[in-house]
Amino acid sequence: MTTSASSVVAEGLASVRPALAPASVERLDQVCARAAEPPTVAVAGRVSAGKSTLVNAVVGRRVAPTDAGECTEIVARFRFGRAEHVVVHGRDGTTSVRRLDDDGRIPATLGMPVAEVDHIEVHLANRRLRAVEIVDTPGVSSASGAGDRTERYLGIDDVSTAAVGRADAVLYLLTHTGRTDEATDLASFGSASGGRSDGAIGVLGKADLVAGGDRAAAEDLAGRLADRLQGSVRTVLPLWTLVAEAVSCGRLSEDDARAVVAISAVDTTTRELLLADASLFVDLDAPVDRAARQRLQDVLGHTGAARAVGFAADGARGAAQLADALDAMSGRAELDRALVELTERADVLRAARMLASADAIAYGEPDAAPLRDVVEQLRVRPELHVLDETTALDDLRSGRARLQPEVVDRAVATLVEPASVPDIDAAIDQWREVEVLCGDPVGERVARTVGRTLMLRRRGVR
Ligand SMILES: Nc1nc2c(ncn2[C@@H]2O[C@H](COP(=O)(O)OP(=O)(O)OP(=O)(O)O)[C@@H](O)[C@H]2O)c(=O)[nH]1
Ligand SMILES: [Mg+2]
Repeated sequence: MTTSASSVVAEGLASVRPALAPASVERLDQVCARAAEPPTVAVAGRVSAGKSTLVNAVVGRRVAPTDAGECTEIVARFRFGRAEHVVVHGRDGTTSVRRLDDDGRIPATLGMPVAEVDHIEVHLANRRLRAVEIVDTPGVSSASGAGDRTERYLGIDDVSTAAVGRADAVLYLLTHTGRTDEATDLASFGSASGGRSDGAIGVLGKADLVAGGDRAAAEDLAGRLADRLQGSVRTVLPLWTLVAEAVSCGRLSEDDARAVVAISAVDTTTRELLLADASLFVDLDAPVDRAARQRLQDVLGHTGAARAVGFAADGARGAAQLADALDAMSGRAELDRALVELTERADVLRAARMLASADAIAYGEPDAAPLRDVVEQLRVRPELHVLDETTALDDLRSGRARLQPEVVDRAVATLVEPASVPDIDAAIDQWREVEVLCGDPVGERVARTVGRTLMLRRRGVR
């Protein structure tokens, strides 16, 4: 396992404790308090965007309730714990422990009125949660007002709450309607995630509803949303959320697979009618059990069920083969990769915040000179260099770095894929030259960062 950036910073800061006065030590310990915990990624978005469905897909278990109506009313933090249980945190500071229900879901009642609950912690024995804590949130600006909790949690309206509970990164679920208020929300989340676009990714959920499930159309829309939200999110990924949940939670049974194959084998006219429309899919007279058709549609959505039938027509057989084909189509693997990357970034962002807080102590307390030295040494650690890289990428992509277009392209390519540079030594010399000659402070910083990326690459740490 690689050492996390925040633990490197925590260790470095701890080493200077003996040299500091008790007041500074106390403040420093507060800064380091959360370093050992995995980074937190909050799933946010408008009501019914599919947030809880996405959380289930990520956790691989249908633990968060989902519903067509407004559903999630409480901020739920999913954390690793061998003994599974739910801790209910009241707004008055009290806590109580509940069991998951018999289906392994969050229980319907929490032992106190929802209005009195601040948030819940759901402990699950799920390996993925060792590396990241996932937070399900009520829809922002919901009719019931539950979204206020999200805003509080993410620190949009209350900075002090933000300091305690806010997420290190945000996964923002966008809808195909491309609502303009989503951009406004994101601007607020941007400040919740340290004001950096690398702390947030957008997911275009319910991609099955974009142009009848047309992949190219969803990718195109995701690309346009990413352009519009540049500066707020790193990227926007299309996702068939419901299908992703069905597959990662193992919901597709052999009975379902048999029903899919049976539908693929009915006469062409009947099949086309079944696939044309969600109500026909269930209601039409056809030689496949109606309850089985209804279940398919519940589990996969109409377009997902229709796609499954298409895969069966192409020869897929059995639940495992169908699930593989659906999984590849859903965009789940891309989301997984992005989430791993986001988690790493989140850790580095947290480390950067810790350093900034330590800086404030170092320059605010008269006795804290040793801390200053440690902070400076930590800033140049390779684990934290990725932070300079993302700043440089932002500067390059936004045009803030005034460099020749060809130099910008080369810088971006090097930062994104340092391994693509054939002659590292020659490239390091070139970037040194750019740094000296470009005459633009932002450009200089970018050139220095690219050069350092290559030096770390040469040492095998990048
Ligand atoms: N067609 C389709 N429906 C989806 C998809 N993802 C979720 N849904 C449905 O959308 C509805 C809302 O899903 P939830 O996951 O409860 O949404 P949410 O964002 O958590 O909603 P709130 O908690 O109420 O804010 C449910 O009926 C889901 O089955 C999807 O990818 N495609
Ligand atoms: Mg929900």
